[in-house]
Amino acid sequence: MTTKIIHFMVNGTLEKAEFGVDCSAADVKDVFRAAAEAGPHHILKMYSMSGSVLNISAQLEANSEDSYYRLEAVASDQQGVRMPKELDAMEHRLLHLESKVLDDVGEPPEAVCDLMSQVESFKKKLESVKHLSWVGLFKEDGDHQLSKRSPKPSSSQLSAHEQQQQVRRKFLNMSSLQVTEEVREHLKTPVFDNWQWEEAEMLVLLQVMFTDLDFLAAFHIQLEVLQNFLFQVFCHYNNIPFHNFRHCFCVTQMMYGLIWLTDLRSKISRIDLLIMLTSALCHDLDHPGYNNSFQINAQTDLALRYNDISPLENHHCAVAFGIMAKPECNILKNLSSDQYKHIRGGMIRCILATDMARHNDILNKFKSIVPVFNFTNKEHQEVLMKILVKVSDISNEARPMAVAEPWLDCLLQEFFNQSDTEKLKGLPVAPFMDRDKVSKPSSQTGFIRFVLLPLFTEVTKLFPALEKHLLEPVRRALDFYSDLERASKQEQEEEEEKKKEGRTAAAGGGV
Ligand code: 0WF
Ligand code: ZN
Repeated sequence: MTTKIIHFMVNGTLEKAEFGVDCSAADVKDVFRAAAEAGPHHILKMYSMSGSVLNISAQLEANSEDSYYRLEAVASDQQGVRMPKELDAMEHRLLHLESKVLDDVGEPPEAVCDLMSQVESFKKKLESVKHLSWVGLFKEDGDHQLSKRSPKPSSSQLSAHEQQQQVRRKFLNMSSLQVTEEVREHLKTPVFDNWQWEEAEMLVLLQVMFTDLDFLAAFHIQLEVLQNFLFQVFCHYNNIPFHNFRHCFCVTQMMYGLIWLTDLRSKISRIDLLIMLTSALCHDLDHPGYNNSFQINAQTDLALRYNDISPLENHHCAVAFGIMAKPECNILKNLSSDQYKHIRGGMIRCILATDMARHNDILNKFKSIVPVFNFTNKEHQEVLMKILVKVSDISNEARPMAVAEPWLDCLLQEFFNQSDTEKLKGLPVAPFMDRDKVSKPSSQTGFIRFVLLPLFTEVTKLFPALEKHLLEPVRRALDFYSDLERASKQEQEEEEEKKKEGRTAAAGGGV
């Protein structure tokens, strides 16, 4: 047999397609894309009779008219993704603008350089993301490994590298003296708005956190080494929707806020504060945007390397110590070997504790010690450190709504990217990541009720001052999302009722 026939239902019509045995995956996809009249913003999904998602490839099995597949073109949720044409036009206009400015002024202003590098890095991103291949820019063997870590970037990597160097230059040029007392104080509170700060500024603010906690003097950290370290941390976060450098900044800033709000400096040693702040900073290093379940189910290199045991968190931690392996970035290099061992052990514990699979174990342990908590007890201290890093990690909802809500959009975007890939690969999909099943209110009400409130309630027992900074805002967020959930349920019920009434009227009219 030299051809195979696929029967499929698309837009309510039963169609069939015939493929030669030697056709490529791209041919198959093209045929189905045309049949579904799919635009560039659509993702194709093929389902079997039993509802399983099928991989649209040359290996798609032939079927009969009675066992036809179902083809759907789903609108992608990739906000901000532009079409190559638009991207090209934008790039063209910028080049034109650049050459005009060059003629008039002699050198392009910084704003134009920034725009150029943003367009270039966005293009790179499109080239590197396989599941956005339908945009038409994906390069199978493209050099999409981030240039960040390669010592000699090739010319096509240069712009990403250049972009980072621009951040580095800005960071170093901005003296910490420029940070006003007002900002320094604001930085100590959960109402701090991360969205107002660009990357270089966030690096300056991280430097302020280290200096204002007196870490430089206490641990003999040279300013230049701290700056190199912070810059490398920045470089080792990926450009993904949620688990990016901005998330790292927010978690570290929340940890910093908690240290001040709980007056932790008077309760635990400075070396343990350094462990918590540095763990927060490093806790998601090189996150690929796909969670542990994905790593394990897809049998990725990380899952293989770490035997399915918290592959991501083990990796984040290994990357952190990899950065510090370079003397010029090693903020711990002037410590004694005992101090180094203590910090390494502490950071490993705190970073591994951010794996949500360990959440209940850690919270239950904490609950059991809260009534008898003793700040001089080593075991109690260690659990508290893990808990505070965990709180910092998942506490977006304790922030003002205007700060928290965009984070939820970013997280859902990352979840949807993962579930789309899982569907394409035929891997299990968690319902809370499925764009067809979740809404913002449904995601948050459960998470706040069953994860945030129990955690924050325990922490507040130990630190009553946190009631107004953590518990109260999170209760308000729960009310907000519960109201939205109720309203949307009511709307759905009313729609159903209307449909029912319509059907009854139609049936009555027919008699
Ligand atoms: C979208 C929701 C969620 N909401 C958050 O505010 C938040 C902060 N961090 N995270 C969050 N997840 C996660 C990022 C990686 C680990 C933690 N998720 C949680 C999920 C949908 O729904 C639930 C609900 C209850 C229990 C477990 C998951
Ligand atoms: Zn995180």
